[in-house]
Amino acid sequence: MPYNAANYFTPLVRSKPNERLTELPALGLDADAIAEDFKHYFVHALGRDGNCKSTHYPYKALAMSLRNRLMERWKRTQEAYDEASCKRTYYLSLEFLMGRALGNSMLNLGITEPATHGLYQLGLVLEEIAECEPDAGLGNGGLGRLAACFLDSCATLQLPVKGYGIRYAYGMFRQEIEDGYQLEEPDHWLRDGNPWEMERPEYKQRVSFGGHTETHLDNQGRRHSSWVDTSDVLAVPYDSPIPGYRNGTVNTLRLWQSAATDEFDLDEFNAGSYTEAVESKNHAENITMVLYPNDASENGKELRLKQQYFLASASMKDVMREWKRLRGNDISRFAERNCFQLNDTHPTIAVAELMRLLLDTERLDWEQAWEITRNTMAYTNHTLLPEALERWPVLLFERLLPRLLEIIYEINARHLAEVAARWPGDTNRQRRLSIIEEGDTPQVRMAYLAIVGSFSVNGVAELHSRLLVEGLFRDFYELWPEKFNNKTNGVTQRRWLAGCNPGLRELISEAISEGWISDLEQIRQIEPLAGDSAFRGRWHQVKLDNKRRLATLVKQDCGVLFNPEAMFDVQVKRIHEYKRQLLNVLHVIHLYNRIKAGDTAEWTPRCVLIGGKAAPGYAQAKRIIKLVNNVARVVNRDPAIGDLLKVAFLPNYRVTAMEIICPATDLSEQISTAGKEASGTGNMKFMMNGALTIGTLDGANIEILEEVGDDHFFLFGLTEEEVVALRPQYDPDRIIAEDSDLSRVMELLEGGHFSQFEPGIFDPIVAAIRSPGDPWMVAADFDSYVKAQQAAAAAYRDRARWVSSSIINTASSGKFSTDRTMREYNDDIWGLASVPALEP
Ligand code: 26Q
Repeated sequence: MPYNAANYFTPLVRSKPNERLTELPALGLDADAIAEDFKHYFVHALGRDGNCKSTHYPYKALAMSLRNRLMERWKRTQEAYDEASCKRTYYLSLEFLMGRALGNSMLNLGITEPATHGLYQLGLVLEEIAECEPDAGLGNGGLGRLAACFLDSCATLQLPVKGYGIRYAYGMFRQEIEDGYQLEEPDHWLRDGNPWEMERPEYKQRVSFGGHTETHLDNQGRRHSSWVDTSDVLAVPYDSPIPGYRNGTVNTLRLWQSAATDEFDLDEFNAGSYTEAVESKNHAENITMVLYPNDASENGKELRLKQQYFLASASMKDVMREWKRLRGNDISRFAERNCFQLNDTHPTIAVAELMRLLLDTERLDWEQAWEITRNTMAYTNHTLLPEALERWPVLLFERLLPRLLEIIYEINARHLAEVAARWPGDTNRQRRLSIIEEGDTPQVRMAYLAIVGSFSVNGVAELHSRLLVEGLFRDFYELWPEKFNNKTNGVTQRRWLAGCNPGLRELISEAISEGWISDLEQIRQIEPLAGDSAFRGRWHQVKLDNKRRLATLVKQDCGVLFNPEAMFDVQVKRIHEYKRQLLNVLHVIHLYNRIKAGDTAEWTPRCVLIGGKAAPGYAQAKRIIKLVNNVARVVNRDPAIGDLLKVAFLPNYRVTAMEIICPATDLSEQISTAGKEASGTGNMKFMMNGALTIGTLDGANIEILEEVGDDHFFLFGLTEEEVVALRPQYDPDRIIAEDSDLSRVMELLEGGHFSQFEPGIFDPIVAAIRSPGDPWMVAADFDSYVKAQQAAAAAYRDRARWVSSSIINTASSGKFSTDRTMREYNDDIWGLASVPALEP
């Protein structure tokens, strides 16, 4: 265990903070000061010398030097929040996909250049050192990365927002490809320690499971419940600093780790059951062992529900403790000063947990507790897929969280009474609106609990928010129209342009100065430069350099040679049928057919890159990965194809890979079946970095198209309404028969051309495409997709036109900053004041 002062100090009992203990001179931000500090850590703290060959220790020493500089700002930010006595928001999320922290800390502290120089003077190369840092991969994909971008923007806007999550010992699995198949390897990201986090054992909380409930009357004759005979675990917080962009603010991400209570084993221990005692310790520690690697809910897994309650309970109690520290025991005005934003339904049990604390611990009556809870919670939905809506069996709840189930029943009874009063006799409506789904195995519908228990419900793009109130949540919309709103997603331009694309950052800043880094709307100012051929030349050169860098990675990780002059056509995201990587592959096979048939007049050489992880239990998604790899092998080995077409599957797609990929992409593939992708955020990263999008009218693509204009976007495919209308008479066999290109593609697939020594492995893929019930309607959009791809290829051959479109895409990306998204959350939902950190 790393040394941690907090473990060894007993708390000092004082009437006021001891300032003599904590007043320190500010640390310098120049190259010399950083280099001095670096040496101090390298030699004195880590005990290394000039013979040290590994880059790990230099990384650690640099991280420690930066951490000190963050620490003083962190303390002043928290003091400013306390002094302002301001309202705060807590972002509750089972996932925070942070990636690396080093480059981002330097960028936001404004010391990238001095740190680079300081290390250079010591004979060290920053880029090499930075490569040592493992990704903090505590998330699956979009939802987890969105949480990370939100934190960056809140710190930059100086909003008092704290992230609460879980410190998984194992994050998202590492993906290896063997013989074309995905293998999952554990991601032990904490093995070499984590210099960015601070353990805070003094703020540990106790979380209960199991047991049963009892009711009793108090001396005023009021009925109370208590939850007894529980098995408890400890939640130990680890804090990481979240620096704002050059503004002195440092916010907090607090991640909880589970641990056994001290008395965990006493009974069994004393009874001589040593191993059983240690086993129960194991059970406690298992809760935060591993991130569930599926991005659509895995229903009914007990440990997952435990994770959710563990996060919710520890966080609620933590906020209560802070309330009492700052404001004493009167909890009645709690809602005026606190807001919880629920990142999807995963932390929704927080609704019932807050009720439990207010009722059973604070002894409020139901009406008052409910008023507070309902004015405190806000829920964000991230999916329309019905299979991804969380439901938990009532029986599991009863065993694991009996008191919470009682509370949910009571919430539901009162909710249904309200429905009955509004629509007397409409029992069907009551059944539809019930938080409890009746049936053979009754279930708790978490989304309904979230809606009933919150004052705000939002979707993540305009289309998605509209479809929510027209479909999935229609009945609730009729009941409470004022709760529903849209907050279109974004990404932080600090990491996703300034940090990952230094070439473009310099070019843009030289033209319009650096204001865009904290105000992305300013990037519109580069639009006129699309008409400036010298500027276009430099823009093209930056893209080319970035493509060389990506080509090196592809060579290294896939053994495939990408020519940087070719069009880089990229689809990276989780592998899922609705995202239609399969449609992309069908197009690749079609291009292969054209080359083999000699149909190559006016050809645009193309390098197709596909990457992403499949949930370990999602067989069809894994088969699609295998298909991509098999098609790549056939195409890349065929001398007749040469440089006209290359295909690669990039293993282990993650935040750090995207930082190399998006600056190098020409064409961004956003090709989900309309109505299925809630928003997408990769689409925004690509656009910001000057890629053109080929995409459907889905999620935020629609808003991207609106911003950039249809001259600079390759639109194809059915609309959401057309998808719905076509469904009853969808006939893929006919579509295939009537499309000679698609027929030839299917012939190769069905004839085993890509599975020569593995007969039949792609049969389920063929069957899915040919099924009239294909939910993703791959065949329906094929022809339109091929035509859009042709338009893209033609556009790429006209370099002036392409580069100009590329510039216009970046120039039009202002809306897609999470700074804008966070302003909207704050204006419409949170109502926080911006609070600057105290002056040094
Ligand atoms: C739930 C229960 C049990 C196990 C796993 C899960 C689970 C985990 C992760 C369910 C869903 C997720 C992740 C969903 C997700 O990433 N959704 C994406 O969110 C992005 C940010 O809003 C959107 O841009 C994407 O469109 C959406 O797919």
